[in-house]
Amino acid sequence: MHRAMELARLGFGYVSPNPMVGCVIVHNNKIIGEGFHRQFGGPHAEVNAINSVDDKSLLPASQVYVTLEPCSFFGKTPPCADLLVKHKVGSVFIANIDPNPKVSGKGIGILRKAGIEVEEGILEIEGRGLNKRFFTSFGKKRPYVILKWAQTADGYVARKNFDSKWISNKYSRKIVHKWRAEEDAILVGKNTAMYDNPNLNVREWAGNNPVRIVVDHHLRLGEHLNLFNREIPTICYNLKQDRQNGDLDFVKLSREDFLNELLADLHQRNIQSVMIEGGTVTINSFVEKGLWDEARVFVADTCFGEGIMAPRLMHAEFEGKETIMGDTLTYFKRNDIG
Ligand code: AOF
Ligand code: ZN
Repeated sequence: MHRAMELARLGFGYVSPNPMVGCVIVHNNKIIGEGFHRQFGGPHAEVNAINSVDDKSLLPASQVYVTLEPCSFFGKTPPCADLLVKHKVGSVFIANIDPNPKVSGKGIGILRKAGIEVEEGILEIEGRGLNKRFFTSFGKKRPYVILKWAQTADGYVARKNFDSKWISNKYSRKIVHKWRAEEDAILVGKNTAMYDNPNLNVREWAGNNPVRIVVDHHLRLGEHLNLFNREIPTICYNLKQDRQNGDLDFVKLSREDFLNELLADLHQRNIQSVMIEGGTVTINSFVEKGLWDEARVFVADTCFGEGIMAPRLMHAEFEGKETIMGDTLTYFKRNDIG
């Protein structure tokens, strides 16, 4: 199952809104087939694993290890549970039950009805971690929210004039581009859009561009900004108007429930994760509503002395720390009890 998880992860950044899934087929304690879900719309892990087995006559005496319950419905691809039944595999070991209501136990039902022995819950916690975006989407009906910022050692994210250049080093910035390619969407507030004029694309890493999102309550941002260049689908959430303009979407939300409505709208669009890249006001607004799951904070060794204060987390639990050529990167997760 560890190997199946390792394979699943190879699909990271390419399969959303589908989950990452890996599959390993074992005969007489030897791996005879492996596969993973490589691409949204493409074959599932089980199909690729079965196809990789040279001698299919070994399958009835083989064990299948798959990180997610085999599917039971015709989506973009036919049901994997039927495929495993057709090949009369010996037994199936599963990490997680598929939270998708179209499956959710029905895949296991098909296998058991065909007389195949099934055991689920193997490395269940690891599997939930692997697909935390997918599980959050089905469980909370909102995308998985990652907060990210870089601050100076004395706690500032920008100078008084909003200049935020050169806080984290170039290696840290490269990691941020890798992270962008891993998420479905990336969000900034009005001030960050205005003062930094970011492109919010993936330049320093190979991968897909996330959908760009900007919060601009009163539509104060000028359309000359890089965010509005229409090179990437972009959504501007505001209090004023609904307007669709090619790949640029303006969506009006209510003042009272702005962030919940924003996340509900992203959920409707099948967006399973969003990285909030600033600034402080925007990040703090998500923190105050408890609408975040994970935070990644770079602390550089420089000091500004004064400036715009960094965001403040609440109910945060330390998860880990690493050093990136002088920058310290700390990971937190939201403590759900809080
Ligand atoms: C599996 N194995 O490798 C994956 C599964 O539209 P489709 O046909 O690609 O189906 C997508 C759904 O199938 C997805 O929402 C999830 O419930 C399940 N994903 N199932 O047996 C896989 N990726
Ligand atoms: Zn499937």
